[in-house]
Amino acid sequence: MSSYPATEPYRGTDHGGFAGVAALLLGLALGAVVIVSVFLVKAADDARDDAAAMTKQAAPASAHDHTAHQSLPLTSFAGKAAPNAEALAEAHNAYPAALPAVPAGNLVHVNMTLKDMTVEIAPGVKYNTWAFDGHGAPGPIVHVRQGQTVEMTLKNGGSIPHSIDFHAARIAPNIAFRDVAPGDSFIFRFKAGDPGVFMYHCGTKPVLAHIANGMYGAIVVDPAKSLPKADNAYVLVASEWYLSSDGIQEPASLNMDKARAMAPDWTTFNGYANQYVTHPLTADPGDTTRFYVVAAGPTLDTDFHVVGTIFNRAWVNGDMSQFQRGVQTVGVPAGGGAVFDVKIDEEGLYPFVSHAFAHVDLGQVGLLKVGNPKGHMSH
Ligand SMILES: [Cu+2]
Repeated sequence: MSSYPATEPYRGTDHGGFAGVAALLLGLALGAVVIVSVFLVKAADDARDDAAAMTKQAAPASAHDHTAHQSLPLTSFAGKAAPNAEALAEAHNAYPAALPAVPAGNLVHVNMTLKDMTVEIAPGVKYNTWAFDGHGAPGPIVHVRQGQTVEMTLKNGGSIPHSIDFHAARIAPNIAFRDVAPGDSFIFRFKAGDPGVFMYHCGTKPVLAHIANGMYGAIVVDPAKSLPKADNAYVLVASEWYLSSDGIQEPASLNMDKARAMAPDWTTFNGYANQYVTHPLTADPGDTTRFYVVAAGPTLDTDFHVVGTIFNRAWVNGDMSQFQRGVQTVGVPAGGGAVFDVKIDEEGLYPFVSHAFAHVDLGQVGLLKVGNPKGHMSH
């Protein structure tokens, strides 16, 4: 006895025998015909669409559009600087790397306005960024203590939608990191629950272009239980620039092909090639100096190393629960951060670099000047 309807073939095989099996096969066959027909119609549609698209593309490409499918090798403007580069480097206002103080109170208001602005990224080399009003790239350093709440007000003063993604936040990104239209502003809050040094960046698609155009920065979250005392604390944001021209006569813009090929023209700490060679960071002999390093990318890592010393403490990957001792070089992945202490007793000029040395050649190098040493670095 069955309470199921007789039209359900698989339920009736016990009793229905041949009729049930035949109905099942017929059903399957019909189904297959329908599926094949749908597929054929879809395939025909796709073929028509493809043909239309190819016709559309063919016309402009053959007429005058030579840049649409630029092929490698790409022209490199690596290292090209203005003729008076030395004077311009001297005149440049170095990005203030010193870690600012933590604001008082449980709620920290952070305001950022995004703006299309032309900045200098190397001596005499100008670039059209989508960056931060009053800062360029990187954006302002945010410094809070674990447990504080950050209230972020993002104003979009640019010409296209942007957003902000804080790696220090545990929050639904589809809401907090949503696109903000030009002229609009958006406020969201998150609790800084995890200590470390984190990247923030625009997360609007294509993210590669938005980060490459300067939309990134660092947020330092102090652990609730204080770190060992440091005498100086500096924040370094490593990044790459991909240029459409040398940027000397007129500002360069993003070359997306170079960005995809990971072939930067310049790489920098805090947005400007070699700025801390000309304007060194400082320490006194015997000081413990702390570096908070973020690799903003958009794509390349930074292998952080300080020439002439060894890290007394390295909070690798920004894991503030433990540190390594006596480490020479630590990789900071694109999108990651780490914290380093060096205690240097002897007066001198101590270069800090990415020890992936192409970066040094492209501008990702600076000096820690300990005391008042005589002479200059040879490199
Ligand atoms: Cu953006």
